[in-house]
Amino acid sequence: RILITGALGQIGSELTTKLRGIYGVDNVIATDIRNPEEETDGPFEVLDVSDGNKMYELAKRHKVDTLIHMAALLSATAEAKPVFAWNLNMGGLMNALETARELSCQFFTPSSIGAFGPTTPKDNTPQDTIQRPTTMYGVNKVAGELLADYYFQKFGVDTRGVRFPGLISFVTPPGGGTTDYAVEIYYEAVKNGSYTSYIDKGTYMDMMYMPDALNAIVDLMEADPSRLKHRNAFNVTAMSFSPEEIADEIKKHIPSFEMNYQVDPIRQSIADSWPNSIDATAAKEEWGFKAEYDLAKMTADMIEKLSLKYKTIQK
Ligand code: VAH
Repeated sequence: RILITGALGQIGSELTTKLRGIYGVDNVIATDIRNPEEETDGPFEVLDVSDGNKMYELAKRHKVDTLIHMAALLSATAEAKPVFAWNLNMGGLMNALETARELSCQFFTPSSIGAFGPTTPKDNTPQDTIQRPTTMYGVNKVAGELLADYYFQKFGVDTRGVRFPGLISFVTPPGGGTTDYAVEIYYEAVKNGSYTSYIDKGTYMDMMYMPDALNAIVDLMEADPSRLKHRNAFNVTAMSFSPEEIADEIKKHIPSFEMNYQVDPIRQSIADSWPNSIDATAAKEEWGFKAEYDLAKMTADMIEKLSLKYKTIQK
């Protein structure tokens, strides 16, 4: 049985569906801080990850053997509320690791390219390199990577994780991230033919389409542990692009699309502190990571799916 925290979030919502398709609906317990708006097709429990006792009780009651911890505040929100972010991100993670330890669960939680900082090599960022992030989110992610490694080394908990790039999807919009511009742009392009980017031209960040992110989680969790030299912070990425490059790709489908810029200094400074592109060789070598979607293929799929969702005729 699998328990997912943050199951109503950008990754959690699609991960729940995917895991239910693989392992069976009743074997995936979705949890989040509030009830879902619409009917869900499987077991759901309200869980605030700050409540360690309730997390343990739910996991024990449902006889859970795998814990996937997705509940966290993303970079921009964390920068706006750093103390709350520390308490929720680190308190929630500690509760999840303790639950996994006490119930001998396999464990997954994501790190992020946000775990790197301005002194990290920016191009083809290595798997093992300096990590001095300058955001609260980045501090949380580095601490999280170290904590998950500690639970593996000290208590033998089978912890695994990846450093996700910006993730793009059309099912559940992200909330409070820095890379979210690359999701919003598709919605705005389809709905009203223009987008004002809060990230400046020439700002490169790693990105990946959600189907590749979900496959990466399943592939890592099912990987032969004897092959894993790394554990909780595999660099994974599919592409790296700037706002003008994604705009140009959208224009191939919506020629009249108009891109404007109104830079948000806070999220721009977060983006500037992150790598331009990271190296995913370790993930490829240790558990066969591969991404199927590049910018062209992702853009075609996003525009097709969002056009159906908003029933607009592609111009
Ligand atoms: C964010 N989407 O922008 C998240 C992610 C690498 C980016 O961590 O905060």
